[in-house]
Amino acid sequence: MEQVTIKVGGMSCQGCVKGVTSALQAVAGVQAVQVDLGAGEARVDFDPQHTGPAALRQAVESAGFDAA
Ligand SMILES: [Cu+2]
Repeated sequence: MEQVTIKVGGMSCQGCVKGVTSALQAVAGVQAVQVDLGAGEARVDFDPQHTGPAALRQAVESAGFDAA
């Protein structure tokens, strides 16, 4: 298992947190997601055999947020 912290831009409320969380949880290989609204970050535990930071950022962007 690996962990990555993604900077997420554009979150303004708990609804955004839910959107980012579910977008990340929908990615195959993701084990755990913790989104911090104040810090503007998402911490993701994932199986590197199935996904990686680029795909996770892509999922965040597909949900309508900025990822870095
Ligand atoms: Cu919101």
